[in-house]
Amino acid sequence: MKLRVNKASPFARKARILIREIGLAGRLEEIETTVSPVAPNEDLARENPLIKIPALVTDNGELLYDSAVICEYLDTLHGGRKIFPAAGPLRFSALRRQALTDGMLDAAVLCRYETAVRPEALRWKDWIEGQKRKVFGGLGVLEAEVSSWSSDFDIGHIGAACALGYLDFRFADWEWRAGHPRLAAWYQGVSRRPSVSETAPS
Ligand SMILES: N[C@@H](CCC(=O)N[C@@H](CS)C(=O)NCC(=O)O)C(=O)O
Repeated sequence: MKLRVNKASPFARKARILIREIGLAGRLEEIETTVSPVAPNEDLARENPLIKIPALVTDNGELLYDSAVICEYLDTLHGGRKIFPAAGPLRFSALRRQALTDGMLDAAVLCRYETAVRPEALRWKDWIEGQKRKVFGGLGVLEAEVSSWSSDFDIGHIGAACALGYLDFRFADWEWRAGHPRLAAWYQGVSRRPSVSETAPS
């Protein structure tokens, strides 16, 4: 299998963490891939028409995207503890948390493109503030529920670790820890997991 990633991408990091959690690292090759919304990568476009990472080519040659689908597929390939709970309330709270943290990341990545890619004269402060509001809305929900999280590390928790890591990486000046002490403590703990520390963004 071939997984297109890059070390700065929080969405690719979801898959990279999961792969390490389930012991699948030996079965796939991580291919460092450059992406930009204004300079389409044609190799990647042949594997994912949305031209985004992560993108997976399976052993059968099937093309899979996006991160949620790739992660769920990879989780079917091993017999150990599942990262996607099989059924019931645990499954839906994990999936809901994955949706929340993916949405936070979508908003944060758009802010990143707005400040790093869009020419300064075309930037729109209100639009950035609108995206930032979504990120902080998500942080508020995570802070309110983190005390009730189990010690299992499911796909929702992986999403949360990737979102918080991305905020530290690209938006340290947003100071997300202020007002979110329980989430900050949780993140400090999960950052010690090898899967998380080995995939820290760079
Ligand atoms: N919904 C997608 C989002 C993936 C995504 O936005 N990836 C970014 C890198 S972090 C990307 O490839 N951006 C390139 C672009 O927007 O053209 C997923 O969950 O995989």
